[in-house]
Amino acid sequence: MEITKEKLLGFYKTMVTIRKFEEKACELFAAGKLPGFVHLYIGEEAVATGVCANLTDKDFITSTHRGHGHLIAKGGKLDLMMAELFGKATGYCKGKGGSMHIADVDLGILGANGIVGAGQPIATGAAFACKYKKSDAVAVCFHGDGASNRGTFHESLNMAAIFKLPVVFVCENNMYGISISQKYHMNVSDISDRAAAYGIPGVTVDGNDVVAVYEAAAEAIQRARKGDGPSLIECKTWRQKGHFEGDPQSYKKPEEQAEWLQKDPIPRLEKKLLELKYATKADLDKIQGETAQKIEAAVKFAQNSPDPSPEDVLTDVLAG
Ligand SMILES: Cc1ncc(C[n+]2csc(CCOP(=O)(O)OP(=O)(O)O)c2C)c(N)n1
Repeated sequence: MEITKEKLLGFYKTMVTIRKFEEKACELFAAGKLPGFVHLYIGEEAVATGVCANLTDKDFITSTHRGHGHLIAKGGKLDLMMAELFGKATGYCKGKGGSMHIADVDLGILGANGIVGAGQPIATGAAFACKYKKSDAVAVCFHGDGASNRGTFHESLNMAAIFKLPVVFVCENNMYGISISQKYHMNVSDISDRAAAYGIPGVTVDGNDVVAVYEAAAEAIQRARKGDGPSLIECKTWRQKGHFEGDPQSYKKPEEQAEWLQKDPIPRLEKKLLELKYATKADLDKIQGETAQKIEAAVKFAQNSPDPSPEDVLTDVLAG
């Protein structure tokens, strides 16, 4: 598959936007400016970027508690996202959702979700709707290694397989579920092996190589669009930060962290862009600078936005 200069530079811009958004969220959270919890995606940018580069606004994604990267890669608006992190009335959920519950249905973003494994049945349902309406749209479910131990994963893969639904399950195997290593929480080393149990294709790719992710996702998404049913893609990657902001990460071995930092997806892509002469160092610096300005503008928008009014506390909420 030919990966053009424009495409590679597009990947770079998206990955840098995710990284800078996350670094800013980290800084703001540490300064006590963001209420609630923040789970960062730093190190995993190539997954959301490579997958979403194959999607349009009419396709759907479901996300996780670590969702900022998925939202940005699918076109989520930085100012509305940042305002939501600040709990402001201008945020995506009018400040009621916070980091873990951002959605933009017009862009096919069916929501970040604090319940592990909750996105799988939602994506399966969205794919069912696509098939029922005879549209060629697809649904992509981002989920973690931990989430692939949940019943929702197995139910969803089974149902998607028997109904040949246009859904792609993207497992972001960042090697840990909170503090528990994948080696301890499951008996298979490649999560993609689980696809065989449902009679669907399963593939493992280097999740820190945006081109490898893009190509694997292109194949699975095309297959889904053609009516050939679901696939499982496992992207092996690494969460550079703690499970949540404030996690001391004492469970991670320093040598493991050092080894994975060498495989950081952003410097890897920079190296490729420079080697191919698709960009100069100055071009990359310019992208970094412009992105930083966009993030600053989003922060300003959020900081200058009003807080939700007390009388709105019961609007847009459902009670069971
Ligand atoms: C149903 C459910 N069980 C437990 C939790 C607590 N919990 C939050 S995140 C998490 C680990 C998720 O790991 P993984 O799916 O690998 O995603 P990652 O954090 O690595 O991105 C757990 C157990 C939860 N939120 N929901």
